[in-house]
Amino acid sequence: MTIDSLDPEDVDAADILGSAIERREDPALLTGNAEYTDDIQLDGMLHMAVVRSQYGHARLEDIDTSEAEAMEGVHGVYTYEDLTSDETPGGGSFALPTAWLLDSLEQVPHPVLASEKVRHQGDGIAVVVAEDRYTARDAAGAVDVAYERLDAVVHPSEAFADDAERLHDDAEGNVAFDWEIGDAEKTADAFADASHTASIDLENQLLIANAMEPRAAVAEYNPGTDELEVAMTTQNPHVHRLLMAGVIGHPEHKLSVRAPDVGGGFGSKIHHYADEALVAWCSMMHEAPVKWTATRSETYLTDAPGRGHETKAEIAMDDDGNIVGLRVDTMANMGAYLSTFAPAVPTYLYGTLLSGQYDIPAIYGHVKGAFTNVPPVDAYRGAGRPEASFLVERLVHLGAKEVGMDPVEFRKRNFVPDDAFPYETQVAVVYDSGEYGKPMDEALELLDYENFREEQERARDEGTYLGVGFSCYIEACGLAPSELAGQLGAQAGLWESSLVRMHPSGTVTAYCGTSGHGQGHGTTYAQIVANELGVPYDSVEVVEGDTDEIPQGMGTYGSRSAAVGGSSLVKSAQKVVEKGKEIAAHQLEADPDDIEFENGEYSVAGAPARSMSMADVAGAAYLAHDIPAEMEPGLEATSFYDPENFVFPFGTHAAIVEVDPDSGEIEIERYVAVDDVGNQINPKIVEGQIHGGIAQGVGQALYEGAEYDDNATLLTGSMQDYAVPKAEHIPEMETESTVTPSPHNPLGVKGVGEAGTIAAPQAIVNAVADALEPFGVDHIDMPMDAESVWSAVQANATADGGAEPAGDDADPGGER
Ligand code: MCN
Repeated sequence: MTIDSLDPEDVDAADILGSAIERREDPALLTGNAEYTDDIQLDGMLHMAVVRSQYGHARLEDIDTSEAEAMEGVHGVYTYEDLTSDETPGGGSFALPTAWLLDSLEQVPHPVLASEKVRHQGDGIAVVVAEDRYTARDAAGAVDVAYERLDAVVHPSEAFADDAERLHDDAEGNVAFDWEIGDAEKTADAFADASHTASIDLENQLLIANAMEPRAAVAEYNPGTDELEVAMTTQNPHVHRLLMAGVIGHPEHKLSVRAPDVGGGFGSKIHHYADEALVAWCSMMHEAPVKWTATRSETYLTDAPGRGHETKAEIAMDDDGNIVGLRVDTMANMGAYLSTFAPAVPTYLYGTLLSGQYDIPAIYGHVKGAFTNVPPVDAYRGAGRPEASFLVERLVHLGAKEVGMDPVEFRKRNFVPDDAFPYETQVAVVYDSGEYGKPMDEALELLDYENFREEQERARDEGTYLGVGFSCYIEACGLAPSELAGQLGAQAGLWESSLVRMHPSGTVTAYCGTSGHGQGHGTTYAQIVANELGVPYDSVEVVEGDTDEIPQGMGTYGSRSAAVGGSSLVKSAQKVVEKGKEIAAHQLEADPDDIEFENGEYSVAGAPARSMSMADVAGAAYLAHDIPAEMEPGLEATSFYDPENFVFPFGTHAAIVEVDPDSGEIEIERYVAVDDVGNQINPKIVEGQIHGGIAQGVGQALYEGAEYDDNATLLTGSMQDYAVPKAEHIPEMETESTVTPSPHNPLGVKGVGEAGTIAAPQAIVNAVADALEPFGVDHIDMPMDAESVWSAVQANATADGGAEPAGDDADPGGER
């Protein structure tokens, strides 16, 4: 079903929440009126360029900056020595912090510029500040760096090899951490008693985010006030302000961070990178505005990639097809240093979802993080959850096959039952609400599943290989509460803050500490606030992404904005309504307990004619001529909302593919997605988020992957080489939804921003495995390009070299 956008004028005020209002942010974005960081031009602005390591792993023997310094238009060239010298401003740590700790974590230093060693291609070595960006880049090219090359490692399994070159002196064996979840003994017993087991050995490849807008920053230091303003591509300005204050040694209250329009992030703009901090420092150093914008090549070399798992896992079943155990052993690529939230991704965001949608009595997960010579790995859309969901759904596919059951029947047999919620898994989380059969049934109906199976048989007889794959995914978002996050290692609270301000004329500005960058918060937050206050939708303005405007905030990632930011806005708006009630009671000469509030009107119970509108109350609050004694004038409220639990969206995605075993080509014939993200604030935006997410999931399944050679040199460093799917590669998506509200927030919402990306890859891989079942192909690592599919088919080739279906009764007939 495709949802039509609605003009807000055509929607009744009472229906504003839950309606598919058109996105109010689009006109500016589509007509060239957006303001991106690189659009900012300031008088006297200088430009920064970064000298980056050519090599994946090397010792720095010498950095000669003399030629660059002598170039016309160059204002300065700085190395780590310069940053930390007594003669330069700052006094910061000049090292990037890790904001998520684990007991076994080896916290290695991550200097903003390398001083002794470079540990990945693109590692910063020096910065140049010059009149214009071209001079800056030319001068960066003139910095002469002498390297002593060292052996490099790309994959965790290489990093852990006995003879691997060590990246950090303190990280023995290149081990970043060693972490486990669940019950090893109970799971071993479950496997010992099981009637059937199935296993998998897979790689979940490294991906690069490819946000449309590269990272950029403009910093402006005012020597008169000592204030430093940074505009940058960020998903979480307040977090960047806090971290940057420590890195460059500038007080937090004299530092402001603002996100202008941001052209996508997908996680890659959460993390605190060196470059933005260096821009800020250079601005202080030169007492002038300084800009840096990454080239596309720089984003490939330095944006944190995501995923990067090597995993062995197994599933155990009893005779009736009940899953009795699941065991996982993963090596996770952490890259050269620990990025901001990196340790959380392959541990708590991954291990806690290993139960999937299933009631599994024994689970054990073991994860070992590896330092390697790729850029620091961190969250990329889904972050840990796609890896978990992929693994569980691949195992479930294989488990069903092992016990000889239809994959749908097997899943349904093992779903957490509807009456078991809240459901405590064996891996430390409590699912809030769920009805897992509903999206599955809806998907089966859309697919016309029974008929498809018959068609599949007929097609096989004719030598056409169709397959259907399911993905019954679960996701955790709105990580919470802060106390729990702290126990798990977060070095930050995970609340969200907002301010709802009524203006004297009755219009409203809603400020939220999240920082949207494509998700349509301007629209959905206005819907939430208009609904709570009963004011017209168009009278609500939404402000995000600026530490000077919004008291505090944690930002946008982990599909938290609706569940946590939205709930914070509800809380602030309700405080405004409550204060308004006292003003109305005072003016209407009634007891506050007798005042009713509905659709923006305060009225006296039983005497509806005695009423005041929200706008009248706002006017009275600021006029302050006649408000209750002791009451402060004004009508606004701030909240810090700390959720009581995560929210757990879920759904069933299914793909039908045709695979040509001779060429290895895969065609996605149909893609069906039925998602349950709780109550929907705006179904059109939900649909858009699902679409975008699926596109990225299709990218992972079929096209994308960061490839490095043995020296850790990136081979896929441009859009020519890194295959981001184009529109023609994305299937027609048939989307539907079910609604199971979350009991854990006042809106009953669950997150949607990552659902499609989490769900899609395994639907497609399962479908390909289903299509190639006659050839005995159980698994193909992603991206499943034509060569890997063809090779998998050939691996089962018969002695005469021709690939034929395996098994006695699977003769394809026909021609292939
Ligand atoms: N929403 C809704 N009803 C719900 C849930 C959400 O109407 N039940 C709306 C929200 O109000 C919001 C949007 O859907 O307008 C997404 O909400 P949410 O799921 O809370 O996710 P966030 O806003 O926190 O966005 C983060 C999420 C993540 S983690 C990645 S990665 C991602 C994504 O959003 N990156 C994106 N979507 C993206 N979309 C764009 N265009 N660009 C990115 O970089």
